[in-house]
Amino acid sequence: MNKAALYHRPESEFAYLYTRDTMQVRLQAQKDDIEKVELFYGDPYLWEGVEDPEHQTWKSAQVEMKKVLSTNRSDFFEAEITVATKRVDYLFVVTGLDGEKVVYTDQGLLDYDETLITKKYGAFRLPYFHETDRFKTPGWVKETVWYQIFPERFANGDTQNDPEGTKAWNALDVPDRQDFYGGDLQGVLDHLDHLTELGVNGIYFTPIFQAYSNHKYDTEDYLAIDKNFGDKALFKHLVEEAHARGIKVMLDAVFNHIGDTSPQWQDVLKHQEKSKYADWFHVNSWPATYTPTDDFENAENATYDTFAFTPHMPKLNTANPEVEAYLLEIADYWIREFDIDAWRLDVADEVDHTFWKKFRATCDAAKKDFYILGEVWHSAQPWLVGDEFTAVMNYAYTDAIKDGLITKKISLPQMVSNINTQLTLYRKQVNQVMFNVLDSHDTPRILTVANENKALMKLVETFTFLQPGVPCIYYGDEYALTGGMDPECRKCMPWIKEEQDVEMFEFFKELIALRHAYQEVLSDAAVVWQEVDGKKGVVEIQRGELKGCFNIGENAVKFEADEIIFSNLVEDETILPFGFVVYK
Ligand code: ARE
Ligand code: CA
Repeated sequence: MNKAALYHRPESEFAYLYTRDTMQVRLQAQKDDIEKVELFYGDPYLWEGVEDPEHQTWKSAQVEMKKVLSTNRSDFFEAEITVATKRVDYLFVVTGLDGEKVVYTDQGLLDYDETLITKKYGAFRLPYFHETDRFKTPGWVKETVWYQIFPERFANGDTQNDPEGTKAWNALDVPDRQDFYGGDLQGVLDHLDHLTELGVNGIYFTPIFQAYSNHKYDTEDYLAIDKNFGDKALFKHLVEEAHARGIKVMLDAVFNHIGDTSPQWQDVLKHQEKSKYADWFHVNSWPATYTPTDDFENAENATYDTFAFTPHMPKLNTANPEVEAYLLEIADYWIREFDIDAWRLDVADEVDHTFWKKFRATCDAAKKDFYILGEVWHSAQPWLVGDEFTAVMNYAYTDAIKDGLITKKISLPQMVSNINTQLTLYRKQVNQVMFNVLDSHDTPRILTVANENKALMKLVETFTFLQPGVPCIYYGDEYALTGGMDPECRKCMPWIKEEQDVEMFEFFKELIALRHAYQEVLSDAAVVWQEVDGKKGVVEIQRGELKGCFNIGENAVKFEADEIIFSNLVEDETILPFGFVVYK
């Protein structure tokens, strides 16, 4: 047995409270190396037997752990336990396929000896099940199918607020970086029924506060709705109308940096180090300046920190108490005054943890069951301990799906390994509310990634919708919009009937309905890779009573369970029309 591969860590995604009184325990081991893992657990203070402590034995229960997830190097065993007195000592007895038997404890590995159990030698400990410390997620998030709106391009509902040089609305246009098409909040309000018909029940808005650009990530005034999008009264009405339809609203908090047209940065440019905002930024040497290049987004040798190399986005010093107070007031304001349900945090991984912990406390004080979604493109354990974010935009997870099923950058076994690796990074309740995106305003559209193969897009969407985590549809994907890297992925939404792919719309409608119907079961998934006869890979997904398989070798998707069969059968490379049949 490869003893060095055994790994466990208490009070982490390896041992944590899942519900008020059940604890999830995980053990990592080398793949295909272990015969069985037994978990012995019990109250640290409960002994039994004769009076003489010397001869007492620890009163423990035991359970055989189940292998639930595998990557290409590790197997993960899990068990769910509970202890009436809400405190637990535990240790693992691991038997290798080679028959070797060891006891894995808080103080390391020992050769098996029964007294190690009866005397609970060096047991791991979860000292007390504190509900207040438990990682909690808002109940409503699991039931949400999100829809991402880039307001400038969703719908132009009011031409009175169109900016100078607004172009005619045209879904066939490939927009340029500086283009304006006049999209606004009135346009969203006018099309809420489109969202209701689709079946989505959460909107993620990219920024809507006053800013210079068409994307608004260069904030000028965090406390004003952009004048080309509308005003506060309209936004308040929009939230009320969304809520009336059971649709939650998430805004985009751009706190890593501010726009260079903001009064704070303008004051720095004017008064330099004399400015009262000098310490609101990371100016490395004065004067705060940069050398322009022919690329508006990229400057050379800026003397101050920015987002990427964009001189128009000076980085905020969130460790400055004044900046902290300013931003926390903004976070609170939009919750208390407009009743939003969630914040998406832009460039979340580049802002300090101290600030995010206060941000989380501010949001929790302002509204119960608030969802905090960090934009983190890589592993995000440091932000997902329970006192910062609720979840992250799960690009790492859905990239695995795209790369396994579409771009073929990775093999199918690798895809499943990558998917499962992601699932083992976090607590189960976090996996259930991770934000699964196949595309967004920052990536090429999924149909373009799939070389306009609509059936393949549907396969990938289906696979994604059947995973744990909440799916998000990027506006226009329901009408089969195409588009490469930004700004090409930000075309105008097609509102002319002839430009709308109604068949794709119907597909998404059905897929969303499937997701809502099976959300309970789908939240608790594990993707198990099974090689069959080497020819074609079957990715088998087991979920409670829903058991299905992806026969990827022929690109077929077939789920069978007592209630549902849905298949996307293929001949050769063409994939038959997507559809599924529900059996009573
Ligand atoms: C412009 C250009 C882009 C260029 C970018 C950086 O259009 O092609 O990549 O500059 O030089 C907003 C606008 C963008 C604009 C940007 C700067 O929407 O159009 O991009 O401002 O003016 C990384 C960050 C991630 C960030 C992306 C863009 O980790 O936080 O880059 N995403 C957020 C928003 C963006 C927004 C900003 C940040 C700035 O969602 O819309 O951009 O507020 C890999 C890496 C990721 C990287 C990702 C995308 O996967 O792992 O770290 O994300 O690629 O590039
Ligand atoms: Ca407009």
